[in-house]
Amino acid sequence: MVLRDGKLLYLSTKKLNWPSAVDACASLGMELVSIASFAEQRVVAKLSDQVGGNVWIGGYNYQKDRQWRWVGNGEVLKYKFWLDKQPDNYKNKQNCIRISPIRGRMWDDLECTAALPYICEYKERK
Ligand SMILES: [Ca+2]
Repeated sequence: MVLRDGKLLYLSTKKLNWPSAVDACASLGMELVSIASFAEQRVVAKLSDQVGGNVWIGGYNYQKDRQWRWVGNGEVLKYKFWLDKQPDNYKNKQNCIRISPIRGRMWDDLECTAALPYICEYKERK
């Protein structure tokens, strides 16, 4: 599946925790997916439908400044597609972003140790 800006996406149905998903994407020469527009959100959401949502994407905030960033380029998120009442940082333990299993496939923060399928992206470097 290819996005308009040349990103190639790969859905892995293997369930890994978030840091392991980051490593697994890297081992493919890819990155855990980032989402930079509503168009990209729609494509990633649709891809995640194949496993009922509930997949890791590349957002995290466990570093000192607690800002939500993309793991690929370290940039602070410009667009956020949170589910209603998220992020809630439940039990003060939720520092990684998943696509929610709830219809609509918006985002939820979740414990990074949870094992979920994940979506990698390949970006051509200019
Ligand atoms: Ca949450």
